[in-house]
Amino acid sequence: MHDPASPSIARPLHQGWQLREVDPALDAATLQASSDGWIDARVPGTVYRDLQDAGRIPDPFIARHEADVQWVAERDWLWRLDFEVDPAEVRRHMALCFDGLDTIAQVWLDGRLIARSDNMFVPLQVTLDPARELAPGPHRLVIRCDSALRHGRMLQARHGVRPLWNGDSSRLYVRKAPYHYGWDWGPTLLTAGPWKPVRLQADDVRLVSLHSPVWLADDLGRARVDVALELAGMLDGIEVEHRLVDAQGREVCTHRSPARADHHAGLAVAEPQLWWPAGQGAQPLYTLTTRLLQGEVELTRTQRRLGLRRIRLVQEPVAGESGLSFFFEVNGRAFFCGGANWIPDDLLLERITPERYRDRVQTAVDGGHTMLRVWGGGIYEDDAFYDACDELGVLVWQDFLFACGLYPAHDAYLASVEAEARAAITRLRHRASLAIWCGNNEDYTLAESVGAHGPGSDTVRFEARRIYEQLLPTLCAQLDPQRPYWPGSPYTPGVDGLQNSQDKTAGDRHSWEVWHQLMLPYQRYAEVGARFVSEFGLQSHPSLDVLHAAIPDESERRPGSRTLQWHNKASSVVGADGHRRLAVYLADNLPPVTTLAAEVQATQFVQAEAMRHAYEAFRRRWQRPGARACGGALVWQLNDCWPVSSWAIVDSAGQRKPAWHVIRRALAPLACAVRRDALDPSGASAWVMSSLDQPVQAQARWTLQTLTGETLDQHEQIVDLPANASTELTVPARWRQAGDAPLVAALSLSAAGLQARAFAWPEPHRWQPVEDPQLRIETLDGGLLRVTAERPAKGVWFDVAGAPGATFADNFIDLLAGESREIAVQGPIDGLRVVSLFDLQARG
Ligand code: BMA
Repeated sequence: MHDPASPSIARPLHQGWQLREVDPALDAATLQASSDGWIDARVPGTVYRDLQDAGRIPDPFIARHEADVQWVAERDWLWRLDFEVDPAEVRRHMALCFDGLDTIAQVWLDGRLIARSDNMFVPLQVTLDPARELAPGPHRLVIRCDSALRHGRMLQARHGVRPLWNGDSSRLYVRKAPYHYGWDWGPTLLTAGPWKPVRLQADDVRLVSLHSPVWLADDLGRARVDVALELAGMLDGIEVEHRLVDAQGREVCTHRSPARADHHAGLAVAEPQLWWPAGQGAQPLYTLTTRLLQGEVELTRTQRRLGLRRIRLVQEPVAGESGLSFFFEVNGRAFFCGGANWIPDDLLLERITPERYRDRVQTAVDGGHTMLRVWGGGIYEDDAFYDACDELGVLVWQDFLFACGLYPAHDAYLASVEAEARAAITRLRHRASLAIWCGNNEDYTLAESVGAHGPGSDTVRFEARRIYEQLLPTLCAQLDPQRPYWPGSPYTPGVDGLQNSQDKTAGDRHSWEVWHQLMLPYQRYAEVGARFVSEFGLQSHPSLDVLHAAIPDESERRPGSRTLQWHNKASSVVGADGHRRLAVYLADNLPPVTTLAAEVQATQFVQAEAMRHAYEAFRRRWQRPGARACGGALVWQLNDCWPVSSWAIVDSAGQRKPAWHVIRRALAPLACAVRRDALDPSGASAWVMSSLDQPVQAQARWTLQTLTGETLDQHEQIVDLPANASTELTVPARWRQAGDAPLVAALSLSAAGLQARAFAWPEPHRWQPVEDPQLRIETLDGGLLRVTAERPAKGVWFDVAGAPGATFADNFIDLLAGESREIAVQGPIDGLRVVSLFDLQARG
């Protein structure tokens, strides 16, 4: 009879680490035993933060210091920890666990090499002999991370240079976050180090893996959680207990049975509380607690939260059009999927707290987003990100980590990718929020651009199709069969080799004709719609506060300065071109500006207007059942990872830009749009977008005013709005007759207790100076501001200098002459600033 099992131990090894640069002249043993050159190190952490804390490098986010720290990426680095194993910690199975080593790593224990790793996303568990290798007493753990840059270049020299966009081409050979190599919105900081937890793991009985797919009856009236465990160790006398409780903490089901290596249990849920995306219902999460017990002694436990829902990707014919739809359905309910692309929220990932993740996801939900696409050039995100998405109802489009490259596919590489994908799928597959797996970001588009994909192409060079069309779908089908897999973004299904990722009639599309490619005026976004627009965007500066913090030299705080340009990483074949493209969109729409404050306002104004045109045009094509011509729109990008001019709608300080408010309005349950501009080919038109479950009758008010505020026409009308559809309205004849006269046309709607408003102004704005709207701002009780306009006001923007915390329930609003709006505001409003288009024209 063997000794009774003892409870498992998972002890973090995070205190007492030191870091030094590798001296290539010293052998490993001498180096590891050396006494000089060491600085304190954070674990989890990365080299830049430790060097910064030690005053060895400046903050790479400030000024142009990024250029001063590039030497770090060329060097190799060593982490060292002395720790003790307590006799009470000894178990039959002992291991050192490294959840993430960035990236080309070797690990030594007591001077002996115990592990190598070359994939930042593959957790490492090193099993060690409790008696010989991890016996009670002192031990020395050393991690060496070699320069990923040099390593990648070595592989590139062996296998050849491959085409890509963004970053050093050697990045294609290294399984490291691609954006670390620099991107068109991010600095080049090739981090290195134990970026995820390190721990001592001791078990007598081990819970190796847990899978808990949810089955839902067709009528959604019954559910079952099918738990599958893999156990290891001495299982005699051991029992497994599963306990499922609902979101209110009520016990739903408990199941206890003798432990077996291959364990299964079905946990029935009689009346399932369904999980819904934000805005469509609640997000009840059930908690599954699994424990290994010996008698009543708990040896180990694991806990996760599950949402009961069915997600479907619907590709069906679209009435009157060729191709197939591309939209999501949750629990049998189809919906227009408005949202954004998510990039890693920092370069130094260990700085991102669970609170910050939640705040960013909350900002997405408050902005009407139902989906975030975790983009393929970043990381498989932290659990805190998915926790927030599960809790707040944000669906996740999860890319595998390939972006903008013609990736290799030799055997060693495929093996590493397989281990990485297995780790990611098994970690994330229980997530309620996870809607779809996607093979890569823009690799088909890049392959097309170099003639390696598409009609008449030499597809031999596009070996990575083995990854996107064989390896990953096979793994997803095996490990997570309930969830859709999409080979890439963008990707269009079709005859093999003839696909064209720019197709508008099927699959998803990145509509970059505005900003990139043709630099189309944003007023023509309707021309580049598609079945699901998974990327599009326009740049703007971050808030003035963010720029001032990043540009300490006051003489550089001006439009066109070198440091301002340094914080715009957009580039193309001509090199840095973000400032050039920004200038084009400013020149197209607004009068010239001379101050940095005005340029911030102007770029954010143009970005907001662009997003209005985009979302209104894309959601208009949601249309009705059987004719779902556009199923969603995900703006590039939600967030920033450092202080930068980029496509983000929320800057690196978390400050919401005008575009965030415009998108919130365009994705609201009730929204409307009007067009009256000669530039917009649809001429005078108006439409309403409703995601309400029921048809409603809306009260519509049409108003036509001069820029001086004279009302030329105003009338009311009742309009019938079908449920969950977009509806074309007939614009008043008076509007058509006005042609392109410089008038303000407005439509306001109210239905089901909701309000929606839409305006059309003479465009481009630079052609038609607006009057001073003579805004009157009153501070009312209860955190309310009232703003009244004497004359029509365009793009009224409230913000509070130095207080990114102040949030306005609505912002970047338009007002008719004589109109008042009351805006709820949270946070301090001392130093409130209110500007509008007039200020740009008058004081630009
Ligand atoms: C697309 C994205 C990103 C890029 C963005 C803006 O290519 O996939 O790679 O940052 O456009 O250029």
